[in-house]
Amino acid sequence: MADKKNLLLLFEHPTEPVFMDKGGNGTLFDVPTSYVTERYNKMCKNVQRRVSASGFEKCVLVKEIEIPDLSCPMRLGRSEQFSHFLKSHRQMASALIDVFIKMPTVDELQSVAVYARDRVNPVLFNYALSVAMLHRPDTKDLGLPTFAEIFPDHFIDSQMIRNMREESFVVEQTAARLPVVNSVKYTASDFDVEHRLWYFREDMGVNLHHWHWHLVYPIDAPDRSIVDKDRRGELFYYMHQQIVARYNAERLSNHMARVQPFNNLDEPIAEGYFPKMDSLVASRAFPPRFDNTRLSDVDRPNNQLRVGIDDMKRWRERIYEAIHQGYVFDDNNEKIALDDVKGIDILGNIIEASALTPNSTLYGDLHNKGHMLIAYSHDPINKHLEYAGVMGDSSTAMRDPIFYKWHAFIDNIFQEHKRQLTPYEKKDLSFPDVRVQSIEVESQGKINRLTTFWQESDVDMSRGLDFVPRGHVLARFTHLQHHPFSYTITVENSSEATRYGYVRIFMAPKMDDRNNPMPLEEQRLMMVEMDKFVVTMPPGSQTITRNSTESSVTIPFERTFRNLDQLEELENFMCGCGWPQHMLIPKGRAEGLSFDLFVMVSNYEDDKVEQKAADCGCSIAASYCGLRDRLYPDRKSMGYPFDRSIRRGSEILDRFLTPNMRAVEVIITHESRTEKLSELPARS
Ligand code: CUO
Repeated sequence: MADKKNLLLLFEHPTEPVFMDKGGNGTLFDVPTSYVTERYNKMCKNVQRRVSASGFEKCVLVKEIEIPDLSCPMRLGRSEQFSHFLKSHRQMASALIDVFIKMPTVDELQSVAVYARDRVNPVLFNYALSVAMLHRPDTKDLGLPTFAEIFPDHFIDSQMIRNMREESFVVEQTAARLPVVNSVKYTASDFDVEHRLWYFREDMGVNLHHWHWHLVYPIDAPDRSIVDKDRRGELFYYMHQQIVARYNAERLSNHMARVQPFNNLDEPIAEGYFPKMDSLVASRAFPPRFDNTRLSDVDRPNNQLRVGIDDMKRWRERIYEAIHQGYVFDDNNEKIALDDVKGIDILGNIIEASALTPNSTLYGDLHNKGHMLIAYSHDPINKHLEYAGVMGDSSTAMRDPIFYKWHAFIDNIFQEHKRQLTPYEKKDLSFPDVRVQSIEVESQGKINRLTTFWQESDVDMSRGLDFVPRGHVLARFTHLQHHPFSYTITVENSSEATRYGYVRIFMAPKMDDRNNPMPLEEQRLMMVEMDKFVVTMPPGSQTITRNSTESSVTIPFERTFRNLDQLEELENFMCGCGWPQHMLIPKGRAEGLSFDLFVMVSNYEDDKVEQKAADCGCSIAASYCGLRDRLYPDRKSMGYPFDRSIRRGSEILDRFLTPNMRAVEVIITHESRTEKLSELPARS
């Protein structure tokens, strides 16, 4: 029987033929001759003999089976650009996912994947095999390589790829190879004000999180259960709302106003973006967008994409109308109420729009098509045969300043629904007998003061570099980092019984961009979730401590900047979804930037969700990513207690607090120094 871990090797060196050696130590797939593409059919065995002469560790026998029809996924050319925001591409991916999912055994999955690998588009292959492996009971425990390791071209400057190729080709001894530096600030000069946010938009971990989230929550799939995950639409809203909130905190840190929603689709997009990346699969540059580009109707028959600005406006108006009326119409013209509990989830599916939308004719495909209208704004009718810009791909979209304007526009629609709901009253927020007596954070011996700085980390990108000699080659990134910190929360339970609390921690800037105190109605939209966890509270007073590295929002640093040698130890794919730990807190300012840290202890008996037992130890980063195969672990609306308008009389945070809440001022200071994690000098 096939060792399922060999499937992971099929992700590596995505554009090389499948019979070339894989894995750090050299593994060969013994491919049936009928599986080899025509070009290499006669020479495949010779090539393998040549490769094996330099020593290889193992040979994986691939069983010859009758291959199902792959004509649908093969319609996308090998060197075209795949986008899951495009319906036609999703249909092709769905067909391939279906084939992979239906293979009865790992042996047969391996066979069909080996056959498909050299025939379908490499990014489509990666997407479909990842989704299938994530959802097959016999493969879902495997830790897949991250997308950045396999497609480094989606994450780094093309000059850097060229330098890594040279390093691999010229320096034979892996140990003698030096890290290749991803220069900071390479996409624009200081003339571009937006470029102050380079470290957020172009961060590898941030982009990987976004790619991973969309993989865990596909828009479309052959089997509805793959799409229909618990509160999927609501999580689409919440995860993206949090991205915009986090981005706004970073903007404030850089003396910039909050992001303006892209409300007027007729207006030019002031911000251009020049990615300076080449797609290795397409062998083309990711196209730039010039400053002040206007959207135009897109008509690209090759992508089966036709969408007009008018369509977008019509869908938006219909969605607003539904929000104000309090219901939507499904395909059968039946009303579905947009109530307090399910309304946001239904709207999430409508606005995104996922396959769960109740009525795609009436409400359209607003968010996905918006991505593509922007992504093709440089060549809307395919006149120049250009591919989509970075907005067309979930692994690159967050690099572009328009992403945040687009998602601020999308979020405004969700917020309009939230504004229709009755604000939480004190009784909805209180936890009788429980009082938070004090909170503080401690880092490096300092109380309520946090520090950010720059750090350099290395990532091995060798498995994504094709047609070069094997062996590690490191990319060196500069990224934001902070000193770890811990919360200390003192809680009093004045009842006679043990109580269970759900501790909810948020943080938001204290002042707005004009340095005025923020009304809570504004500040609530900037509240960034930091952590959420359960505590047991026996009668009396007790002190709870919690480390920043335990956050329910983040995945550990090592999952972003990890060593490939640890790959085997990373068991679970879903665990890859999560906000990167190094971006947990926003960058401070040299003189310090003031935040409100908010802690609430709610009654866990009201919040808990009855779950089936976990089948894996993967429970990290549930706040933005949910739990695999289980329900979202909180009965309250996502973002509670800040997801609705603020009740009358509590216009500032202090007046909002009930005894089971507390807030404290925390100052974040940024030190403009770069910490080096490795002694290894960089390639000059
Ligand atoms: Cu994640 Cu617009 O959905 O990018």
